[in-house]
Amino acid sequence: MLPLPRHAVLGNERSVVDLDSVETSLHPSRTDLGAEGYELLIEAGGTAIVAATEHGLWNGHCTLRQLMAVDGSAPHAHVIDTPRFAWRGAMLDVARHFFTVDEVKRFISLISRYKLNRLHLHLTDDQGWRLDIPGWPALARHGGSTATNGDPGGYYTLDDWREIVHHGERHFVTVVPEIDMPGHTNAALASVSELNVDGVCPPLYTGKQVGFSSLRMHLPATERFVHDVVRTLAENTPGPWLHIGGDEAHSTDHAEYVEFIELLQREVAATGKRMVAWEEAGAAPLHRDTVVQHWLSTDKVAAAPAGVGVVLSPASHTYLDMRHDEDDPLGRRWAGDIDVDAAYGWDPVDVVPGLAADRIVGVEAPLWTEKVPTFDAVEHLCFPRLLCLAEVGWTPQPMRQWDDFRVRLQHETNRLAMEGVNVHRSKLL
Ligand code: IFG
Repeated sequence: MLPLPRHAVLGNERSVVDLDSVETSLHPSRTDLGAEGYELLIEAGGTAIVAATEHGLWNGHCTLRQLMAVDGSAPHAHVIDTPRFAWRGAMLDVARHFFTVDEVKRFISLISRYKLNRLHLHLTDDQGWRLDIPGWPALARHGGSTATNGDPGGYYTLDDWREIVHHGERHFVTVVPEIDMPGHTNAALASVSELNVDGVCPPLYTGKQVGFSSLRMHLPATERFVHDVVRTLAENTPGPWLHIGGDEAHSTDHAEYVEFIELLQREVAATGKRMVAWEEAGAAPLHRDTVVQHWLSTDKVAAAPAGVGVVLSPASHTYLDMRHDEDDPLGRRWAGDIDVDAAYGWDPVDVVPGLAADRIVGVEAPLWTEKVPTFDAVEHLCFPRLLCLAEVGWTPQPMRQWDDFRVRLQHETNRLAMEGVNVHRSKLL
């Protein structure tokens, strides 16, 4: 079983499980199980799953499916399980390279098997704008027309977007859309002349540099643009969070950056959603229900205002665009090689010195796609390393042992390979 349940007793007896006759029952009174926990019982007389929520029942089914062998049998078992952290996510960068609705839905289906419950979609960047915004047609049609290296572009219509988020809902994966601002905005600047100081659109960008683009606070069109973009996202996203980026705004002066984050904070709050931003946004005053995402600088995230929650994505353990090892033909190197041991071997409470454990809302592994042109490459870089992240986010630290996890990871990697997933075969497994 992966992630490892908090409490599991497996018997030697086995019984065939008929998935259509599993007895599932919702008991809101089982507050011990919380929002996602479950109790699973497999006996000769039948199988039962109890939870306080539908999400808990889903998680119980995920565990049951993992216990079942190809002949449909499963060991007699008693499992009581709840997650360590609430936010257990993956990020897919669909801006540097575009991935279709079906590919995103496949990604959601795969990550949900391991009880990951957030999909952060990085929708816009210098190389691409991937979501149609009514009233600003050029953003997606022009800004989404290409990709890194001049590879094929693409974008999601609002119907596509709804298809993605509803697939997420059916798999208990909350989709968190990101429109990266004020930096990482060349695709928008190349599409809307009024967003540029000189009123002239720069060319579309297909390179791999970062930090050279910025929206401008004081241009008349900027506030209307931000308002329309945030509102479109909010109206079409059932989840409670909107990610507004905020990273690497190297071409935005500090005062203007802070002003911009405050504008975004106001616009997101006005929609009733909660704001998520990369750690740099901690330089600005933030509402207490905002979440900042750590990726590189522990100082920046430690500086975030008191009460603000933190999602941990330490690049050295979670940046899935890094290669596994020196023989890996795919992947970057700037954050170091990340094989399955490094993806697994970290405790979230150790990442940011001085950060109170109760401010950690969870963990997330981003896949940036400057060098990831195909979904096969996505699978190679994400599986099985995302399964390591899943256990970091779910299983209590005292129960985590590499030697035990390694065996379970090997088993799951083989299962994914048998199902046609382009898994990476780590030398460590
Ligand atoms: N950092 C940039 C990403 C991407 C990444 C590649 C963040 C928050 C380097 N920002 O990580 O856009 O270029 O590894």
